[in-house]
Amino acid sequence: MGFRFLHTADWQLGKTFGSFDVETSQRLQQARFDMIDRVAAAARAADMAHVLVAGDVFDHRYPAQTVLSRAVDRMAQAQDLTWWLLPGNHDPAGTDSLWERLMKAGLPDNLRPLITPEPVKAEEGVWILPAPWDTKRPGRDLTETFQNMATSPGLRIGLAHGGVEAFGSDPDERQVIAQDRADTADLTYLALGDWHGARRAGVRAWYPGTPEPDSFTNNDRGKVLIVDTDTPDAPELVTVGQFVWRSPTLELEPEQDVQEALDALFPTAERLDQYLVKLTLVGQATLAEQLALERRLKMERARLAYLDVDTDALRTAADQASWQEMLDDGALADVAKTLSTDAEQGDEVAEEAERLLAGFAQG
Ligand SMILES: [Mn+2]
Repeated sequence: MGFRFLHTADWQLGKTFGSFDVETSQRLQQARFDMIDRVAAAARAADMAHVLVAGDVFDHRYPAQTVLSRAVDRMAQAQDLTWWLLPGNHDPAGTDSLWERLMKAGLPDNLRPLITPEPVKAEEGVWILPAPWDTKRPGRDLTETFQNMATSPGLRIGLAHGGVEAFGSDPDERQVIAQDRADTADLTYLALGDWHGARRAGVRAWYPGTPEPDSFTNNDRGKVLIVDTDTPDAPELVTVGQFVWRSPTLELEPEQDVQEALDALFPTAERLDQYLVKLTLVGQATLAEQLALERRLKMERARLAYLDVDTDALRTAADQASWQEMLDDGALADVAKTLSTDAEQGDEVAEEAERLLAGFAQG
């Protein structure tokens, strides 16, 4: 067994989730702080002493003091762990940065911001090589410095943030990280951040993704990586995320069992108050089925943290029985009566509408 540590990134503490209602956005914000406890628990369960956070610890360059204080308190509480914190593009280092504020206020010994690109000894024979962002747009591959970073013999663990060659979201190609950096800079492992899903990013290089999911995009979110330097290309993925974000599409056909289809989407045994669901309905359903669907979704909405239903692509299927039922004793009976009275008084539009309504009712 080699040196083992927990690799995480993209916490984005203080993210506000403004597109949700106030209660939901507050719950999501709170979940990101609670996540620190869950990361600590995952580290302890794997019997490790070091947590490496590969950038974007904070969502914003100038977070509110409450955000900074809460983050520090949560990490300080886990006294058995050392938290190595790298500035990323959301929270770059530099003059007047949040990192300066934190250090000026005084940090507990187990919190270690890595604001300069210099190797730091984590343990005897274990070096962390950081590539902190010191501006929003460095315009170069910050991991290049690893190649000239001398350390005494031992393990060299790179800690960096940004997109890599071949994929990533950085539009500035000059600052994209070389996929073979672990080879060219003689790294045991390259701990990366920026990509929000967990995935391999090159030679002995991985993204853990964000440990608390933050969008409906379906990639591997809510994980941390347990890394063993003996097997750097096969870290263990451990789930720590609290909220579940789903964006299912349900294709409907007339006369199918809609309730059964929904049972699968909203299982009874799950804690659905931690689910955010964006449901897209496509296909065809009769009016009666749509009403039943609406009633059911109203119930489910009460169980969920959030439900959005998109029915733009759902067509209404002709269904004689349900029209007749509504004409007999439903809301349409009143409409039919009014149309009929108006038509008798010579209203041509009402007469035409009455004719159409009768046509629907007769199929
Ligand atoms: Mn980033």
